[in-house]
Amino acid sequence: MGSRMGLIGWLVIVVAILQLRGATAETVYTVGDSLGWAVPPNTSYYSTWATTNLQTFLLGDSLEFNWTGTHIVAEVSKADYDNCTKVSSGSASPFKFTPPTVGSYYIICTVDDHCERGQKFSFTVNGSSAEPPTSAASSLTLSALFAVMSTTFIYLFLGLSLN
Ligand SMILES: [Cu+2]
Repeated sequence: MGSRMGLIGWLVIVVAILQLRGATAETVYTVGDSLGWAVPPNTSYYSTWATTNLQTFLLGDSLEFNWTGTHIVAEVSKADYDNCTKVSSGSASPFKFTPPTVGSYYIICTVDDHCERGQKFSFTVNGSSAEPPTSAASSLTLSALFAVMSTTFIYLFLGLSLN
């Protein structure tokens, strides 16, 4: 009987760990969807895309830029974003960008007049369930509590049904 109890306990712990991992999954957003990173058909294309798709961008999530031809991904200040400043920068497709901190980010292409034609967008990174560490700790605590309560319930249930 003891070995069966041990097995159930282990199963509950494994389930709790899987739940914890699921809660901290990271998302990779493909910029521009099927258009990729290109000169858009209208100047509001990428700002609309960002507003629609990046509302819940969390720390740990990433942007993936895919393109053909000549483009650049440059992360710039708000002033450079507004003015389409040609900062020196470079990258090759595909390019993955993972924002290092929470806050606002401004992305432009610095090739020719691409930025002026709408190849630019801004977005905000919010805190994730894994950051700050206190959040992860409380998530772990909840999972541990769940494991203990489930195990206790199973022990009580089996104990009662045996009597
Ligand atoms: Cu470009």
